[in-house]
Amino acid sequence: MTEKWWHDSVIYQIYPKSFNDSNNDGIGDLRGIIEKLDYLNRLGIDLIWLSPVFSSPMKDNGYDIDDYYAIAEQFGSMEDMEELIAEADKRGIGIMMDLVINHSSDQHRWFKESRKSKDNPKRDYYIWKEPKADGSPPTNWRSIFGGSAWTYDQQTEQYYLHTFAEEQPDLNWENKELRQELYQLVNWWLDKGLAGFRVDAISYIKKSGFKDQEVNGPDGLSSIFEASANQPGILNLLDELKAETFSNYQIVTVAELYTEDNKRMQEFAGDAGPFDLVFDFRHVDLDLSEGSEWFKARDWDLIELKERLNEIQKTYAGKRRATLFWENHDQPRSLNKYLNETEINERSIKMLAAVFMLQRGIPFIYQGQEIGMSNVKFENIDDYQDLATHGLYQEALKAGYDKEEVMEVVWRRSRDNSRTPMQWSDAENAGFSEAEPWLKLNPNYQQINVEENLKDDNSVFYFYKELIKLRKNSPYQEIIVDGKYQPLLKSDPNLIAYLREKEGERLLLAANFKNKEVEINLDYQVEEIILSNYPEFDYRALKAKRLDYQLSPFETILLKVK
Ligand code: ISL
Ligand code: CA
Repeated sequence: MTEKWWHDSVIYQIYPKSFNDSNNDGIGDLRGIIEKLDYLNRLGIDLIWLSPVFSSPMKDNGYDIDDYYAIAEQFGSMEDMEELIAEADKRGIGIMMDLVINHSSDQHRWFKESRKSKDNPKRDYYIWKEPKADGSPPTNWRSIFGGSAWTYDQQTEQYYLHTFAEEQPDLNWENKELRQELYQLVNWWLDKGLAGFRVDAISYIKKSGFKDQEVNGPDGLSSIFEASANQPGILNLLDELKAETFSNYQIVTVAELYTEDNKRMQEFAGDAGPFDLVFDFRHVDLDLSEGSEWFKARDWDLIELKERLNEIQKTYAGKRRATLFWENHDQPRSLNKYLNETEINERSIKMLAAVFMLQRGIPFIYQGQEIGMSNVKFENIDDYQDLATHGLYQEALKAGYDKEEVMEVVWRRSRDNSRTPMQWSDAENAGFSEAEPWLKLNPNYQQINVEENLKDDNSVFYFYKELIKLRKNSPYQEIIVDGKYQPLLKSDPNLIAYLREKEGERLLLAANFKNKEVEINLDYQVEEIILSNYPEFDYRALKAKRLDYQLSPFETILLKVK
């Protein structure tokens, strides 16, 4: 039916440190993942996107790699990794790794060499510049985690560039030898039988100008985004990457790409672009303010959320495919973002699940999302482990926010919200580990956990399973995977509705986003009720010439219509 083996795939993201701890040191690991493959198989997913497990000093939980050819000790060994690939394969599950090649760790041997002297053969693997005349950094760029994007190195009296933390120096993609080293490691991993890669922070590999930009914050700096994201010429580098690596394998690639430019997105994704898929963040970042206001929550409403979702569908229509997701390891939990705290319940959680899973594209489920895990509120900033959270905390204090206000920001946006250990049961440490976990648990694990979900036929878990089954193994799979997407009720402030259509067959998704009854009136004849989050309800009333119906709070239905 579809051209590519992965077109109907459902992908599950694992953040290894927080998934399952097999040796009780408080840190999740590869053997822990192997132990849970049957669970994932039961859910019905096809692919696992594994956040980085390469050797790393773990300043950014593995997004700082010091050896691309080794596994981080705390996660296990190369044998464990090979076993994970093999055991997953036995269950029909492929493994995608996380390719972090915009930067390395400052502990990588390349960087250790590079910083030794200006004429070191590896000097040019990274980006070094002279200070300004007054000794200050070469430009006023702000790193993404806060503070200057330049760090001064005594040894050679120059600054090196880091888009992220200072322990994550940017690799210099202008250097041909470096690029060859990168391609070599990519191919080395692909030869191990990976199903693909998620490619980290790839928008930043091309820098240009090295000039001061307009200041956009109280710190007197300018976001590095303008200066080094998606710069002209980046496509040449990415096309080369693809030609030298990805294109020689039957794999799927998905790039993390920050841009608001539809054209750019289209250039990056699809057969002609360097990647099969890209993550588009418009819908998940709609609560973020830009520039100097970035601490403030941005107001949004359902109409805007729909606009953004519809834009995304439009951008990747036809030959391309969208990535469908509400969550990942950098985002807070979706329930807390899209629902009011008092409105989070089994029905509203299922509503969110259906809305994204039934769009056209490749769904990504982030660990714990399938059981309804939610944000945490640690009272003490020291209970947060994420370096970006601490960066944000410091910046916000400097900008004049008081501690209480800053904690509100942290509770709403900290990346640790989604990194609390996976809640397997109500046992001690949520069944994640027998030791104290590296990051505190969400105390709600007593109620919200895998074991409870598996016991209850009406749980969030089984709803996700049902949604996956509809895509994988049902009479509607072709429409859901491939059918055209047509938004309905665009200006309705309460409802999300869309049509999916293929070869004259049509499905209609209608979801009540509000905690009240809402009327839906549409000129479609209902032929069948395929899915609902009110399973006990009597739907006979729906089988009429028109869809005139009162949706209960958060009620969500998938219908076959004429
Ligand atoms: O650029 C951004 C917003 O404009 C950032 O959100 C940025 O692209 C994002 O933080 C990149 O994230 C990825 O790379 C980081 C790592 O900490 C994240 O976990 C990873 O997803 C550095 O490797
Ligand atoms: Ca462990």
